[in-house]
This record gives sequence, C-alpha cells and structure tokens, in this order.
Amino acid sequence: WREVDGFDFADITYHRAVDAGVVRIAFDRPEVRNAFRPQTVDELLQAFEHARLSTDVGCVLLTGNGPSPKDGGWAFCSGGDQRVRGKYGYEASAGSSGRLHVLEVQRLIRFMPKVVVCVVPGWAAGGGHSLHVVADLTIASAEQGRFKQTDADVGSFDGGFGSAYLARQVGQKFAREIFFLGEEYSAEDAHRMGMVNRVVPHAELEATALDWGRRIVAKSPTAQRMLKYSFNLLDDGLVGQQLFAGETTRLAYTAEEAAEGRDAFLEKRDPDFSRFPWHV
Ligand code: 1HA
Repeated sequence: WREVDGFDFADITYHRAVDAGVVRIAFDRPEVRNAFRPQTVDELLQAFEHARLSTDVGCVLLTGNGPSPKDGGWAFCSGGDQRVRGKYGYEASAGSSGRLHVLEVQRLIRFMPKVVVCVVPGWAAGGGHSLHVVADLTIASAEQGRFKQTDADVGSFDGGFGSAYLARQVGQKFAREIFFLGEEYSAEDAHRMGMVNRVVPHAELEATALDWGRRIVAKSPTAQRMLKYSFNLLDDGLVGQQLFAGETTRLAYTAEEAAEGRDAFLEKRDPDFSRFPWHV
C-alpha cells in the first residue's frame, strides 16, 4: 500500500495498492471502537469521492484500523460518536448544525460504479453495522468480528439500507431480531444469517481482502458495474433505473449510431440513421 497524496486526514487513513486498482479506506479512531464524528464522515466522503472519480480504481476496501491502544480491542466501526450527539444529530462543535451525513456515505457506497468490500476486523455496531450492510461484500475476522445493532438502545434508527436492505440479505425474521433484540453475533453467526460473505482467520483478513480486490478489478469494468447496478435496480426504484440507464447511455455513446447523431448536429445536417438496423 501507499498513502494517497493530497489529503491530510485525521480520522481515517486512505491507501492505494501499489500494483492494482484497489484502495483501502480505514476508520482510524480505534480508542473509541472507530466511532465516527462529523469530521470522520467529511473525510470519508472525500476519500470515497476521490475513489469514485479515479478511473483506474475499481474496488474500495472499507475497514477499521486497530487494535485500540487502550485495551487492545478491534473494531470496524461502532457508529456515531455518542459524545458529540446533539439535539439534531452529530455536532462538529458544540451547538453547530447536527449532522446525519453518514447517510451520504451510504449512498456513495451504494451508487458508485465500483465494488465496495467491507472488511470487519472487530466490532460492527450501530451505524457501523449499517455501513457493512450497504457494502457490496463483507469479509470478517473469525476471532474478532462481532456484529450488533445498538440503534434502539441509544434511541436511533436507520430505517433505510441499515434495516430494510438488511432484511433483503438475512430475511425479515433475522433482520427484525437483529434490531429488536440488539444481541451480539459472531462472524460465524453473521455468515450463517447471510450478511457476511466469508469468515477468515484474523491474521489473514487483510491479505484476503486485497486478494478479493485484485480479483474484482481483474474482470471487465463494464461487466462489473452493470452487474452492481443490476443487483441494485429493483430495490432502488427510479434512482436504480437512472443509474443502470446511465451506463447503457455510456455504452450507446460508444457506438457509431450515436456518433452519427452528434456529428449531424455539429455539421448542421439531418442525421442519417438508415445504415443502423432495428436489431431483434
Ligand atoms: O443509527 C445511526 C443513524 C441513523 C440514521 C441516520 C444517521 C445515523 C448516524 C449514526 C447512527 C448510529 O450509529 S446510532 C448507534 C451508535 N453506536 C452505538 O450505540 C454503539 C456504542 N458502543 C457500544 O455499544 C460498545 O462500545 C461496542 C459494542 C461497540 C463495543 O463494546 P466493548 O468492546 O465492550 O467496548 P467499550 O468499552 O464499550 O468501548 C471502548 C471505548 O470506546 C469506550 O470508551 P472509554 O470508556 O474507554 O473512554 C466507549 O465509550 C467508546 N465507544 C465505543 N463506541 C462508541 C464510543 N464512544 C462514543 N461513541 C461510540 N459509538
């Protein structure tokens, strides 16, 4: 890995694999189980946007650094930092506008035409659990990976991807159990329920994640992003259709037929589409 230039992050780290189009974005607040404050979310948005716009990047690994210097505990993310939760959301400074903009991070993960893999080395709790849910794939540490939806304990609720999309993954009964009871689940439990793709020994977690990233970006970029938008389309309604359709527009733009329309306009003549068949 090498650090991506041009950023001065305090709450996250952002690296790029030296020999593949894979980046690693990691929460870096291990002393609070990688809870996010507004600044953390601002930094995540910047890193994700940079990854989204990098045409030589096809896969984002989202993880949490550790262990905690205080007690050696590992975490992916424990959700919103409750110490800075104000009346209307999470506050950058006391009394400033309350933010819930981790939802914007969720949307970037969901809508970016690249594969996002959540790599869980420890706790995924609350809003951190929801980030793992919205990621395309999840790999978890066998020994340290732990999952818990604490939202209802602290009077919060992710009524979007964190719950409804979770139900698509694990089914309605398990999703309701995860939220209504708020129990702790091991990586194996989470795998059995269908919200974790692979459970690997802690020592192999990072290597496995990078290996998956390499394999993902070795495949056709067009095929991979058409697949992601195909998986999303029905659940995402018109926005899902818009994103899928945008990629079909891009494909159409590469064809001579679309070039004829553009050229005719620029040359101030009627377009001649007669040489293009009505394929059946
Ligand atoms: O639901 C939403 C949203 C919904 C819609 C729109 C936007 C949303 C935005 C955010 C959220 C949320 O994330 S709500 C849920 C907030 N998160 C939580 O309720 C999880 C709180 N943490 C825990 O339950 C536990 O810490 C843990 C199960 C993750 C780990 O337990 P463990 O291993 O026993 O560690 P623990 O001793 O509890 O924590 C270690 C240190 O980290 C403690 O600090 P210390 O006593 O050493 O000073 C602890 O206070 C701190 N810490 C952990 N999680 C958080 C935290 N500090 C602040 N905020 C946290 N989330």
